[in-house]
Amino acid sequence: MAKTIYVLNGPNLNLLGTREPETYGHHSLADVEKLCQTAAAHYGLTADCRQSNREGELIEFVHEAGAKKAAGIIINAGGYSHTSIALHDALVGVKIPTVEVHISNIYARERFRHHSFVASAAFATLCGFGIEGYRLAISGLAAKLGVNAKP
Ligand code: CA2
Repeated sequence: MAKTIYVLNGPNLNLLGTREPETYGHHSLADVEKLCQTAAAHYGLTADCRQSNREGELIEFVHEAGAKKAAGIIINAGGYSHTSIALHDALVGVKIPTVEVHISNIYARERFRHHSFVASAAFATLCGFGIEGYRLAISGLAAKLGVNAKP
């Protein structure tokens, strides 16, 4: 059976494509999820995509990924990246290879976005590539897992 990776998106990312296009582009969350499913399939992986505006629900998704022994996690925790020790603890606890993604370049923005509690629970962080960052993250995760592209 295909290995599953979890793609988790946090608060407000359900609004992608509806406003702030200069920062987040014109694509919707549905576009991001489709991109992730296609990118995962390229490596014979299945992407299970979830979004929540609630910190606790995101933590439960991480626990579920752990319980189901997911092969990896791609996470854009949105604003919780900069605030949530609880999400950091959940990610550390499940010991699943994790890549953090941000659509925007958080280091070129306000200072309060420069620190991420998710970053130290992830083996890599990508930011500033727009939604292409998700594809790059899946490619990097596949390499980390030793999974090759399917012919
Ligand atoms: O750049 C990213 O991906 C962020 O994780 C997005 C978060 C922000 O708090 C982080 O600092 C960086 C915010 C997501 C808000 O998404 C919206 C998209 C369209 C319209 C409104 C909000």
